[in-house]
Amino acid sequence: MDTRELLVERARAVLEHNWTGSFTKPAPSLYPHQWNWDAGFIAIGYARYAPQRALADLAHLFRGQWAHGMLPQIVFGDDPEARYFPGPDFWQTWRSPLAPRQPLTSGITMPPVHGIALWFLLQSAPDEQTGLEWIRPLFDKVVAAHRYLYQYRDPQEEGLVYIRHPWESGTDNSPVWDEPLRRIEVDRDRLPPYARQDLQNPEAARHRPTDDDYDRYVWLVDLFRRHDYDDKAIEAECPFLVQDPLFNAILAWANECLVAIGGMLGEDMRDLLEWNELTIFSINRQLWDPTQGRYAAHDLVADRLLPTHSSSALMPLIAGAPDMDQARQLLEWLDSAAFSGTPDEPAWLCPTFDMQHPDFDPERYWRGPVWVNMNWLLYHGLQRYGLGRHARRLKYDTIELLERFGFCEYFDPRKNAPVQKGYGTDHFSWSAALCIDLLAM
Ligand code: 9WN
Repeated sequence: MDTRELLVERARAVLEHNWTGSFTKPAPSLYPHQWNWDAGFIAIGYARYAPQRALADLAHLFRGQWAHGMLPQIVFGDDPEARYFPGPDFWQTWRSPLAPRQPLTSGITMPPVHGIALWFLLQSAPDEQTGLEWIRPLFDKVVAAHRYLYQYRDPQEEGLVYIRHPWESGTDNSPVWDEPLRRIEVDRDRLPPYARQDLQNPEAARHRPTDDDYDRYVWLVDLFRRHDYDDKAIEAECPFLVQDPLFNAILAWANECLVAIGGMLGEDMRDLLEWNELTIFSINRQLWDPTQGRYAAHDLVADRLLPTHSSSALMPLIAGAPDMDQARQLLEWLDSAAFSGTPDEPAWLCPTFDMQHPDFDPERYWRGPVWVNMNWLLYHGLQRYGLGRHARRLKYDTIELLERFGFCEYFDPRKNAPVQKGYGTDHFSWSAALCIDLLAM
């Protein structure tokens, strides 16, 4: 068996270990329930060798879908030993008539990668007919999740969806969120009491968000539950409403995948086509920062572009949003010291945050480290623009990181870091799943 085959074997073993019998956990103990975008990335890995497992996993996730279409960030399993904060008792989603009674879920959503996952499942089928049969039961549910986003998260009807919590971005602790989060003044005496469960590992305090960040995360959840998860009431009061280029680019790519699938299924795709046209238009009109030559997040509360940019600012490439000139500017930024390092400070592609920025932190999650899902997305964005050389470098850096350091959650982007290793949890499912997919390409 050669080293690549061995890596695939090890990756499959990670997924097997994290499979509970009804869903795949993102990691054995840090994340003991089912997560929304994780399930999409995991399905893309399973599609390569166990499509029925992918379908079962996604079916479990969609059992948590709310009546108005929202696909929750977490679908809780029923293992009494599973320790995670915030759990169902903290979310109290039973306050909303729209939330399922079983399984219990959190009360926010995440980037809608599932249309993309359906597309990859279809591609992996032995023939189109079989593939369409596999994904047909999920198709309407994924469309309903997009409909929710356009109906409830796009107040200006401009095709751009907002997030109302950093956990909805998936890139939770990104420095981009610092500015809108500062708007929240936490009065500790009025904050519901809580105990973090994510600091068990001795290094976690250095790698995970700070307690101040958690106070703000909890403050937002408290606001949502006080409003019984009513979207409009929350929107009227929430100090954190942000249109993220990553979330909207994923939405657009997923729209495109759904339109293609819907065409094969003979479905009427006019709504999705219209939404998507508007989304692509607005990504360029609203989220392009011409002074910087890249995309930015738009703060809906302050009505301005946020001044800090993460690698999410490159992601509209996955949706084909930038024109050739915009794509050239994004590529220049990717090639610069911000992401590609310097001869003295070489970098693994792709840091999640600008290495030259004072807020860059090579060890703290989403403030600099390399994440496999972001590399996988960017790989596809670069391929879409015919940037094969860059895409290949991204792919080989990802594989080398996984070979050297294992299926960690995230990796130090500095090639000459004093201690070379991965961070966060190990046995991380999407690192394994997307490795399987990258090696199969
Ligand atoms: C909160 C599960 C999730 C990922 C997120 C990642 C991390 C959770 C946490 O783990 O977030 O959702 O507790 O930190 O940031 O992207 O989906 O893997």
